[in-house]
Amino acid sequence: MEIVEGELTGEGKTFAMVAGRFNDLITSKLIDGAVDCLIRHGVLSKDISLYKVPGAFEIPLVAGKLAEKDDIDGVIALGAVIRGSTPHFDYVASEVTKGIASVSLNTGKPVLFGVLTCDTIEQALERAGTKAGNKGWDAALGALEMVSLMDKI
Ligand code: INI
Repeated sequence: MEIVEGELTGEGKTFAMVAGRFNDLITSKLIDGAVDCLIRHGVLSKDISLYKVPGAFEIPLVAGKLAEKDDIDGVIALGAVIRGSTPHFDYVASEVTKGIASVSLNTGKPVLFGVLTCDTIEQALERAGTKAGNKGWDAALGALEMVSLMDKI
């Protein structure tokens, strides 16, 4: 049986991050986590770019444009959608989730989902570098693995 897996190494690879400015207290920590992960796995700082958008709703459009570029190997989407007391949450969370999935499938490029969808700001903080780890770091690790796996197919 042939088992094919991606390596967790990013030497010579290029990554673009797309991050929402909405809930910047959280998303800035997700960005820090993603960059830390990429650098610690051999990606050069010059090969990492960051595109900021107003909120999570805008992430798929920019992620799609970036995924179409030949000089970008993987895209990491970072955002924080927090329920609070508005029904806006459900629309934004649903659109960003569907949008990122379709961008990845339509472009054939890994577009990793590092968008938190939480009920409270406390839950989001827990996932942005405190007791539940850093989901930006996790998304970057997934991007490294997927870029490597795509190379092997
Ligand atoms: N954008 C977020 O990234 N997180 C949220 O929690 C959020 N909420 O709850 O409203 C949010 N809204 C803004 C949205 O992403 C768009 O930027 C805005 O609607 C303009 O299109």
